[in-house]
Amino acid sequence: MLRKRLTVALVGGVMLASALAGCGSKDSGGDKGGSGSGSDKIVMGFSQVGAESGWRTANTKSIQESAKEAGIELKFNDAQGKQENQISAIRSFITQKVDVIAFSPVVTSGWDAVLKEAKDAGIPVILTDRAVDSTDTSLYQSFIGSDFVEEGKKAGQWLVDQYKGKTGTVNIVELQGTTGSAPALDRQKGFGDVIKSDPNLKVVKSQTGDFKRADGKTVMETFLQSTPKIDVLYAHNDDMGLGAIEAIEAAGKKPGKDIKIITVDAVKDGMTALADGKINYIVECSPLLGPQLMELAKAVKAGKPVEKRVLTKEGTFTQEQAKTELPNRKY
Ligand code: GZL
Repeated sequence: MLRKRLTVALVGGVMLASALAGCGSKDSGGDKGGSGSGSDKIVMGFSQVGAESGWRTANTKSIQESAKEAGIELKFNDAQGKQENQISAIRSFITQKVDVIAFSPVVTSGWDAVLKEAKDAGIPVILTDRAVDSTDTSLYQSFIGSDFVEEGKKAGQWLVDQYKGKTGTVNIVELQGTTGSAPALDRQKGFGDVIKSDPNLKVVKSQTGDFKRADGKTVMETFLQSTPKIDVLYAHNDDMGLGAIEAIEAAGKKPGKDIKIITVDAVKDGMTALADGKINYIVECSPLLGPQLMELAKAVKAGKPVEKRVLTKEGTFTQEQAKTELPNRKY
């Protein structure tokens, strides 16, 4: 399947003009600028998950560069993978009276209280990259990011197609992303739902590698020691897959041949391993969310209705496609 161009498909959602009124109006006092400066410049507080992977590095770059291009003042915080740091950062942004808060929630739950504080302060919130499990969707104006269940399904479907018509049990080991994060939960769900169609495909081991290369390597070492026959590795991101490749080669096996490998992201290092035959298939997950985030922030600040869900569409890559695509990769 040809790689689909990355496009932002605005998925139908609820128009949110009325929700802005529900935020308690920060502008009721005629206050123009977020920092109370009275200027028209938008001030955005952004809480980033951390710097755990190549994807995250590219995502941070996209946010920072896009803010500059959009003339938006960015207050950026790196939470180092800790939810408590993100909650503190959001509270600090509220105190600073920023115009808009955006963040990528490291895990799905535990956000309602701080999001309510932002709403009561009249500061709109935009979710990027990862979702929250809040049932009160008035707590945020929009969520821009990938469909992680769909990414897991694409990974599973490739595997089902590879083994169609073959006999014998296929032992799969899985490196999960950060425990409790939307991409880890959803990529596991999508993959599992699809491979159910072939009873020979069995996930025999599944453990978190926290989206980190080093952790992917150490967990794969334990899989290799405890599992006599591993046919396939499904890693929730390239970085863990690349760490696992080091462990597989140290064990004297050929990644991509003795053990087929499927990963998600399609960052340059992953695409290089794919082109070199060490990974067999990559499902793309774009980190380039900055431009759309800044457009959303401007619309929200102007009180314009925005889509509740902005979906980034992505493609997939085989080894052959990686060879031609690699020179075009921006990250
Ligand atoms: C997905 C993003 C994930 C990436 C990982 O949108 O949240 O986090 O797949 C990153 O590489 O660490």
